[in-house]
Formats: sequence, structure tokens, C-alpha cells
Amino acid sequence: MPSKNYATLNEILTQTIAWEDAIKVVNENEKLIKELDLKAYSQVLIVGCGSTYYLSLAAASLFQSQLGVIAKAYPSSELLLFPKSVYTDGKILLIAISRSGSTTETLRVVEAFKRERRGHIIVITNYSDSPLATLGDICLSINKGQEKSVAQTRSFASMFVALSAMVSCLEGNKKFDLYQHLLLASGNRIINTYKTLVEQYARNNAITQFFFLGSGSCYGLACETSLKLKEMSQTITEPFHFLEFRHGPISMVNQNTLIIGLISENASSSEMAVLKDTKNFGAKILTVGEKGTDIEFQSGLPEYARYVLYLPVLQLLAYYRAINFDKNPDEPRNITAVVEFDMIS
Ligand code: F1P
Repeated sequence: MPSKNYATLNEILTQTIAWEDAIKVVNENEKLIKELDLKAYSQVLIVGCGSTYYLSLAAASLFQSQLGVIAKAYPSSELLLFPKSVYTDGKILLIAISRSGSTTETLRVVEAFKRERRGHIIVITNYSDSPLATLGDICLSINKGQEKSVAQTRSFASMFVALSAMVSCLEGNKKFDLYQHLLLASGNRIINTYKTLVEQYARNNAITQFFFLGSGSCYGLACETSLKLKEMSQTITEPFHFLEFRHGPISMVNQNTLIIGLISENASSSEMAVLKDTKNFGAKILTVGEKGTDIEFQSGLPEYARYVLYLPVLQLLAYYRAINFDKNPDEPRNITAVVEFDMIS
């Protein structure tokens, strides 16, 4: 058992309160969201840095597959340093995501986008009083997702729920609050049911390298949950798209490898086949998904509404790994909660 009362643990365990807040905030902004005419945009760009870039990856996949718009994710810095490789003619919908609302790259991107009148801006943040929050045509600020810890856990999940609810709202015919009860109850149940299992994996010192596999929206979530493990415990870990793993990375697999598979609904047989290959090379496997997996959601929710359920247990894996190595999960080495700097040009 952890000897100290770390904020990270509390933030992971209580995160469904922040999910609920996210749904409330989207409901409050429903009219403005519904006024957006997606057909009017040449593309939807979703940007952030670090965790919020990975959130953008998951969200872009969700936007394009659910709403049929061209949606792309970029790290904010790419729009600043290589704008021509990103921007297209025509009106753009920019979704800027930042827990703090103060990250320099994201702020500069939004300011330039506004100045150049490229289209409309939606801001997603956890701080309604941040500089970024004032720059959006729509601002979804989920204040209950705020954290004391450096690594994003409940903040990330809360902003992801907001994006999922926004997709629902833009689809027009569904209201995300229909799913609210099931989603929150499933989140709490999954945490309680599986926290001991993930703690066992985290404390297994025979495992020295972790790979997170995910495709579609699960790729962004695989990147994020791998980042959690890296940040909190400095463990060797990388994310990959499922089938990409066979094209080289599988060479890394040995008896000390854990492969974590974020199993999707439609591609599960291909995903399971990749995992079987890695098992033949000695890897241990931990699968997460709606059913037929080691960690089962059993939520009954449509896939687009339940992606957030992958997060809490995999965040806990990172937390317990940090504890196992006697590291402070609240303050990972070498990083700060916000990266602010003077831009050179
Ligand atoms: C982005 C971010 C965090 C990360 C790190 C530095 O912050 O990359 O994801 O944990 O500590 O900043 P934000 O723009 O989402 O506030």
C-alpha cells in the first residue's frame, strides 16, 4: 500500500465527478455548439501539447468517424513552425485543448488563427480564468477536472468526455446525458473491480518494458496511457497502432514485456491476432475493452461514448508503478505542469 497520500491517486479515483461536470458544461453550451455548421469548414483541426496533443489524436478520429468531417490532430507547435504543411484554404474549425489554458505554443496558435481570420475556435480547458479561455468563440471549461499533480489524469479524461459529448451534440439526434448514468457508474465500477489487478502488473518487477497498442481513437489513448507510465515512473514504454507493431517493433518483445491492448469493437479479431503473435515471442498480455478482455467494461454503451473507460485503470497502472519504484507520482522528474516560454519569432 502507498505510504503517502498522493494527490494523483485521489484524482484518478474520483475522476467521474469531473466527467459529470464535462457533460454539464457541454449541455450549457448546447445551443452554441448546435449552431456550428460543420459543412462550412474545409477541415477541423484539433491541437494541444503533450497529453492534450494525444487527446487531439483520439478526438480527431472520433470527429471524422462519427461526423464525417475531415478532422486532423497536430501538436500546437506544428501550426506555429510549419503552418503551410497544416492549413488549407477555406474556413477551418480549430479546437484548441489545454488543461492549463496557459501553454505558450497553444496560446500563440490560437492568437495567430484569430488574427489571420481562418475560421472559428473552440477552446477546451480546465481553467475558466486562463488566457486561452478568453480566446474561443465557444469555451468548454471543466473546472472540476483541475489537478494538483503535474501529470494529467482526471483533467484529460474530463476534456475527453467533453469532446465525446460535443460529438453527440453535433450529431444532432442524440443527447449525451442519456449515457451519463451508465458512463459514470461503469467508470466507478471498473476502477473498483480492477485496481488490484493493475497494481499486481505494476508491481511485477520481472516486467521491464511496456507497449500500449491501440487503433482508431484508441491510438491517442494508447499514446496517453503510455506517456503516463513514462512520466510517473520513467519506465521504458511506447505506443503503437496494433498492426504497425508487427512491422519492426515486435522485435523488442521478450519474456519481460507486457503488451497492453486497447481493444476496439470493429477490429478486435485483427487486434487479438497481433497480441497472439507477441505472446508467441514470450510477452505477457493485458487486454482492455468492452467484453472478452482481461479488463471488461461491460458498459452496454455505444463505442463512441465509452472510450474514456480505457483511461482510469491504465492511469492507475502508471501510479502504482511509480509507487513500486518509490517515486513521487505527483511530481515526475524534469517536467512542470505548464510549459511557458518566450517565443523567439
Ligand atoms: C500540456 C503539457 C502537459 C504535460 C506537461 C507539460 O499542458 O504538455 O500535458 O503533462 O506537464 O504540459 P496543457 O497545455 O494541456 O496545460
